[in-house]
Amino acid sequence: MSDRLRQLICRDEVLYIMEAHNALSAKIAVESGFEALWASGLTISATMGLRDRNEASWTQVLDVVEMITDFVPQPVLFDGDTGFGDANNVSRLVRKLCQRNVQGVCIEDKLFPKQNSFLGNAQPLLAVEDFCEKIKRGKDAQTDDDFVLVARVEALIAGHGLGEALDRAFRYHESGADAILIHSKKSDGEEILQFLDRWRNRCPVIIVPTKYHATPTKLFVERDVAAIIWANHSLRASISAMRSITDQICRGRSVTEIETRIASLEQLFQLTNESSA
Ligand code: SPV
Ligand code: MG
Repeated sequence: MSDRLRQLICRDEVLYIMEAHNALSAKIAVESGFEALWASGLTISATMGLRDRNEASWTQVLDVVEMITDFVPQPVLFDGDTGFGDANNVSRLVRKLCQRNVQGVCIEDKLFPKQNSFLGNAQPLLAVEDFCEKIKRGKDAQTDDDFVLVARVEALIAGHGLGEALDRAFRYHESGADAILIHSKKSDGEEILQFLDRWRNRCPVIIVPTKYHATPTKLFVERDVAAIIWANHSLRASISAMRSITDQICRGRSVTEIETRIASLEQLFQLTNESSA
């Protein structure tokens, strides 16, 4: 029996969450020891050959997530982008997620259709009141008492600074968000550390150290961060591995050389429970 997402995020010990973009990557992450999964908008879209800007419909993404929750018992935090529309859409999304056994959603305070936070282009933010309404409607819609709604603050990404990020986080927390995700595209982690120092653990905070990966994890743990998401590393690892192997097979016109470098068929069968009835 796995712990519920709410318990994992609210416990004293930090929770490490790995990205999953399909059922297989979820199983591999779980076998590595991850207790929870991030259903990443970026990586799920990428596996469809689509950009991270709501080109995949929300029901297409939900179908992928359902394959994950059917396959592994560990809880999934769903990347709900901006909620795929207005507060009404967030309400419907949360109801559907609860029906499909997804234990949490993260919604971000940008405009629909969103664009990936690392693209370096303008990232307009939604008015605070409108985002608070999304949070309230999302919380009202949950049919699982433990469902976790994470409010993602994009003020630092949009270049508005720490004051705006903290103001927004306060308002989102007041509106009923269970946790705050504070995001940054800077490589030194400094603004995240400052945010954590000033936030003083008013409610759980989740971070995504993709760009500031060189900042020691210990600095975030010391500041009582609730969860750390490694948001795209499983897909990026598979891209490198696939490219290296397919390049070599194409050049050598043979698979003999690479046979020992790739997963065996037995390993594949084990992952899909082939030997079960
Ligand atoms: C995702 O994984 O889709 C995220 C994280 O939202 S980021 O790509 O950093 O925006
Ligand atoms: Mg995303």
